[in-house]
Amino acid sequence: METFYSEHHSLHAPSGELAGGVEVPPFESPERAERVLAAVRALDLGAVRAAEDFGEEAILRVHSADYIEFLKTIWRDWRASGRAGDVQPTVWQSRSMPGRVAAPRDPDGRAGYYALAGETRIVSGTWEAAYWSAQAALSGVRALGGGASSAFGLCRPPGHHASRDQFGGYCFVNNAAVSADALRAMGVERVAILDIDFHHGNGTQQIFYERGDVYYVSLHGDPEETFPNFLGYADETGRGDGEGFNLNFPYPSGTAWNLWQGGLNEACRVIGEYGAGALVVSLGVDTFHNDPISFFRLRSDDYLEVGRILSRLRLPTLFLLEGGYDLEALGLNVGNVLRSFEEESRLS
Ligand code: Q9C
Ligand code: ZN
Repeated sequence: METFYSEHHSLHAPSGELAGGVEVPPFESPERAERVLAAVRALDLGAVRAAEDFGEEAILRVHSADYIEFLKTIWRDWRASGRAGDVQPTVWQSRSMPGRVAAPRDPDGRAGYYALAGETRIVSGTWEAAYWSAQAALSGVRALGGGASSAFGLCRPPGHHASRDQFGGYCFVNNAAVSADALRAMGVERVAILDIDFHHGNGTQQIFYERGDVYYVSLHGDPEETFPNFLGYADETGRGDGEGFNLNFPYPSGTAWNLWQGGLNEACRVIGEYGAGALVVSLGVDTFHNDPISFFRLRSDDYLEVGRILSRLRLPTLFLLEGGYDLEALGLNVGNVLRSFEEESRLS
């Protein structure tokens, strides 16, 4: 399995994050990608290639042009207005102020209009990092198009919380959505996205909610108890053409392998029945028992079984890195999924 990576990820490195009412070092850090890269290299999984540049076209098929323009310009405008730090949203178009349908001129208003949460900051290099993260994913799509049975997009920043026109949850460009849509454009009739990150991929769900050609399936912490709180409930099953093509498995605090694997197997059964021609896996390993911001209890060996189960779908599979914040175990856990997927694919 080839890995696609861009060193430009390091251009996104905010100095802090608001958590629990205090400023803490960001959980989503450049060291994450370095750890995963080191693990992939040590495993001899396959070549590590620099992401190719496919331009903005695929990004603009799932994100609005005004949102992308915002990502490109907000940091400069923020500083030019005399603000001292990085872009930090503080005001939202909340339930009590529903009228406005365009971004206000004021940088605080613009930031809030395009934000879905307040923990995520934009720095001078954020757009470039997010752009190249998507290019790493698209490089994986290209590999599948060329006949590879699997590929790994070592994406950073992650993507699954980014909606059509909002950033948050450490995400700016939705790499899984961009990839699934690119696979459709390449002629794959039905694409499945399996999201096994600890958090619900609200952005991916939103982007495909009314589409039947991309089936979004997610296992995650119950949004009653964790981020993103306002989406990811079991009764969200799709709308219009998308009715029946969105499936959520929310699980409570303390969920370990035994319970979680039931959802994974059910998700795979559903994806098989759907008749998907390709699979995109939003691969977060913040389901790990020692993750600092999550509440599942998977162990490192469980990720070997995840790889095995996914390989039995026998689909062209694109793995994309999402979350996972225990730096010590991150490389091992991601590597375990990928290497057991490869091993099982070769055996059967
Ligand atoms: N005090 C991904 O895993 N809330 N994003 C953090 C920490 C936001 C996670 C709360 C979590 C976003 C890609
Ligand atoms: Zn996550």
